[in-house]
Amino acid sequence: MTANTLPVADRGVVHGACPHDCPDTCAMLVTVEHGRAVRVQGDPDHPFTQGFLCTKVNRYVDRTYHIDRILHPMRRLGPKGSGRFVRVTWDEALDEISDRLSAIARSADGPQAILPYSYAGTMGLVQGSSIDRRFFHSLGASMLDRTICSMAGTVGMRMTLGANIGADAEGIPESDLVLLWGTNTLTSNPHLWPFVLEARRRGAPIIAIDPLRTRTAAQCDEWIPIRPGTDAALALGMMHVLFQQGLEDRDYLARFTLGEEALRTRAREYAPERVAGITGIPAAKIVELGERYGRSRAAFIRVNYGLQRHAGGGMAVRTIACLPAVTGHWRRAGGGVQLSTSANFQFNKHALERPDLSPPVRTINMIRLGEALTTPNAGVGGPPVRALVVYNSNPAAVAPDRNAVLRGMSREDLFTVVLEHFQTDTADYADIVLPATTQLEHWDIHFAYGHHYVTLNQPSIAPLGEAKPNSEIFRLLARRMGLDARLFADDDVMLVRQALETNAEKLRGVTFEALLDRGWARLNVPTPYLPFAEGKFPTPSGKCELYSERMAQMGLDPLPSFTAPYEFPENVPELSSRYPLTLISSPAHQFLNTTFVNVDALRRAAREPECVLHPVDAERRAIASGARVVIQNDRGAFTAVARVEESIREGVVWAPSIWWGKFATDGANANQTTSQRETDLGHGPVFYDNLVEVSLAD
Ligand SMILES: Nc1nc2c(c(=O)[nH]1)N[C@H]1C(S)=C(S)[C@@H](COP(=O)(O)OP(=O)(O)OC[C@H]3O[C@@H](n4cnc5c(=O)[nH]c(N)nc54)[C@H](O)[C@@H]3O)O[C@H]1N2
Ligand SMILES: Nc1nc2c(c(=O)[nH]1)N[C@H]1C(S)=C(S)[C@@H](COP(=O)(O)OP(=O)(O)OC[C@H]3O[C@@H](n4cnc5c(=O)[nH]c(N)nc54)[C@H](O)[C@@H]3O)O[C@H]1N2
Ligand code: SF4
Ligand SMILES: [Mo]
Repeated sequence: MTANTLPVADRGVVHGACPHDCPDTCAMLVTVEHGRAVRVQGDPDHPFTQGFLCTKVNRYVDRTYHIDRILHPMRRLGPKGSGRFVRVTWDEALDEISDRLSAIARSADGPQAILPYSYAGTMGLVQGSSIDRRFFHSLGASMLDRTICSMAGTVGMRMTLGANIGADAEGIPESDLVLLWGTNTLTSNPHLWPFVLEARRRGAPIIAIDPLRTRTAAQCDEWIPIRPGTDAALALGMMHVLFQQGLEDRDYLARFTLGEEALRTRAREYAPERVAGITGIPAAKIVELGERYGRSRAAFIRVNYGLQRHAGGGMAVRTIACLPAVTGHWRRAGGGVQLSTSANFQFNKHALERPDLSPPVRTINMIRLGEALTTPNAGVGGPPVRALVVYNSNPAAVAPDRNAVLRGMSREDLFTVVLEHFQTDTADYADIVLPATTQLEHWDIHFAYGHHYVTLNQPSIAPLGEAKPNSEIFRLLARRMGLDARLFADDDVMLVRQALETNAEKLRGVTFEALLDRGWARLNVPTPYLPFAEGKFPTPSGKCELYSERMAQMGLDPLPSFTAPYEFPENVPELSSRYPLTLISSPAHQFLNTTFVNVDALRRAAREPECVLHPVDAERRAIASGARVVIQNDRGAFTAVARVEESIREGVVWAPSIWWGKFATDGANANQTTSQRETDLGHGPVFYDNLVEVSLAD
């Protein structure tokens, strides 16, 4: 059994897909010479990729052949966290893992003491959610709730629109107003930008709503510096203006929405003066924004996931998602809201993952890993977590409340396996590290969350060293552990085909052969796709649910409302007297979460861990640009170099992320200060709902 059933070419150009957790899911062309990848570039024929890759993935070849690539299995020598390992053979590594996991499964604690931990190091279905899932389901391991990024907003969308789908970015050129709302487009969604520029060329103003004047906001026509976590109030303030001035689309509201009257009543409570007090945006500006939105024909609102990393993140996304139904902008190309397009990709996940194989087991929320590893019943009942198998993720750096996570990962009685490309912070805590292939070395199939194309990734080079695809590693482990062989017989190409075996209308015509030929294929939807032009919301009522009965049943406010952050200064006077600043630790331009931090050229461009402060906040603390500062709260602390700039709201500080502990002088990163609390919907993280104090390091 091999992972690759078609040969890898010695030279030529191979169609691939960028594997990273990014809405753009670029179609990549990989140039191979003498069996070695020499260049990656964006596919010029792909309507969204448009021939370019980002600053990070342009370095994908450097990353693949990086001198630090893990090329063979290793067993830990020193204490956990020390990063000292010795080479072992695949047989030794697999035997040890199989023995340890089998012993735990047979013990009184049972298989639920085993916890898989994975996220989106690759977004590919084959290497991210296929054989691995079959393996853990067959074992009866604990389930992992993969909430770390998008669940608050996803559930907010489901409650309102029925699914996490939205307006088509390819309609943006026809838009007459673009709101980049809590998203740093040039950094985290760069292929949207050409569409935005085309809209601007045709006359549409571009407005950024963000506490930071990001590199994106700096390029916009206007920057509205909102207080973190208050977006729902702003959206309600806009609705107040819309209804008051008669700018709503009565026909759309009557035919395609549920709860118009209740929403009108609710919006009345959010007069601009009140909203100004909450959001820190002047009342006149709120009125102006509401009017501009209401007077435009097809405003495009791009929200992304940064916005929902606060206590009320789900409600914030839901509230914003109501706006285009109030104005009827869904009717026209370029109008509507987009958080994601992912729910359009109705692959046959059941066939890939086989959830039916799992007995009833507990589920552990990935953002509570610290708690799960340090409390006897993992915080949710059942046995302690005794084994952790990590792949496609770097929890020792990305999970909130890093001190708790590292305390848990340091447990000598915890057996940890890490499948990785590099010796990450997480790999330092492994008992066994296994070498995984990169995207150039394996097959995969990709959905997207920022556009409507399926992308196939064909391997362009043979695996480096002794690296193996995740899928193959789990096949080998399954065989070692005596799991049902029939479940693990499918090779990677068969898995790609299985993903496409579905009657889903939107995947009609998207075949393996078509993908093989061109590398990508558009879903069976028009260009641009107007999902709600005629209503047809996939909610229980078939309408856009301004009023949500399901939320009422969950004990939540059924109407859009403002939910204050946990650490909203005026609600927590004692805490905010000690920690008056809100820390946003959103992505650095050069990194992708923690991926690429170890690529020298990119890390040099990011310089070092930094903390951006407003001049007023800096002056109060006698902090000058270049000073070394400590950012701290009761959860923990990290150091950074101060950068004093007007490009941020007063009261907010920014630490571009996510650094590896081992590349920081103090071994710490921003997640030392973040909490394991959950959002209102979807049990998501609240990374940016985080009060800190910044002081000079001595
Ligand atoms: N270069 C790069 N690209 C990436 C990533 C990366 O790490 N690096 N990560 C990828 C991943 S996993 C994801 S999920 C996406 C995330 O992409 P985005 O959703 O764009 O995420 P963030 O950069 O976290 O946040 C975007 C902006 O939201 C702002 N923000 C924070 N809180 C609030 C708020 O309460 N209200 C408003 N209005 N704005 C707020 C932040 O200041 C930030 O500028 O990007 C993907 N793309
Ligand atoms: N403070 C703060 N924390 C955050 C965020 C933030 O904005 N601020 N953002 C959050 C968000 S949005 C997200 S999505 C998470 C991201 O968290 P993660 O999904 O953990 O993302 P990465 O840090 O990129 O780590 C992915 C790892 O997977 C590995 N990998 C890639 N491909 C493969 C493969 O094929 N096989 C194997 N075995 N490994 C592979 C990479 O080498 C990398 O080390 O972080 C969250 N944490
Ligand atoms: S990280 Fe995003 S922008 Fe960069 S190549 Fe990948 S999909 Fe494209
Ligand atoms: Mo994410």
